[in-house]
Amino acid sequence: MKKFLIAALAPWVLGSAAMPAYAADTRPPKAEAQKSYAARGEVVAVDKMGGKVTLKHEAVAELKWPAMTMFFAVADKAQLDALDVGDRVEFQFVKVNGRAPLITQIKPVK
Ligand SMILES: [Cu+2]
Repeated sequence: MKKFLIAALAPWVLGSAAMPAYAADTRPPKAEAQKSYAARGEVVAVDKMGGKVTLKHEAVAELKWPAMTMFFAVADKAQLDALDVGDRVEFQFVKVNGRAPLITQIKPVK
């Protein structure tokens, strides 16, 4: 339902951006905007106030990302309460244009 809503609104938002060309643009909006990716990693730092977590993540083949250490924003800050530095975690995230990827789900793997 959420995907549908975004798909339905995106052309309208773009069309209102003072660019007449968009009004006639019937191409579907980018589906990968809300595509979710799964990965594993290790917690390097947790920023509960800022709603961020730094992870040393494994390679994400689907995105051709090599293994690296980077930070992610977390949609639900409460999920950070269950994390400690050094925990192995499984997480899912979506890419956000121009911003840190957003984790939609993260949990320790025991
Ligand atoms: Cu990375």
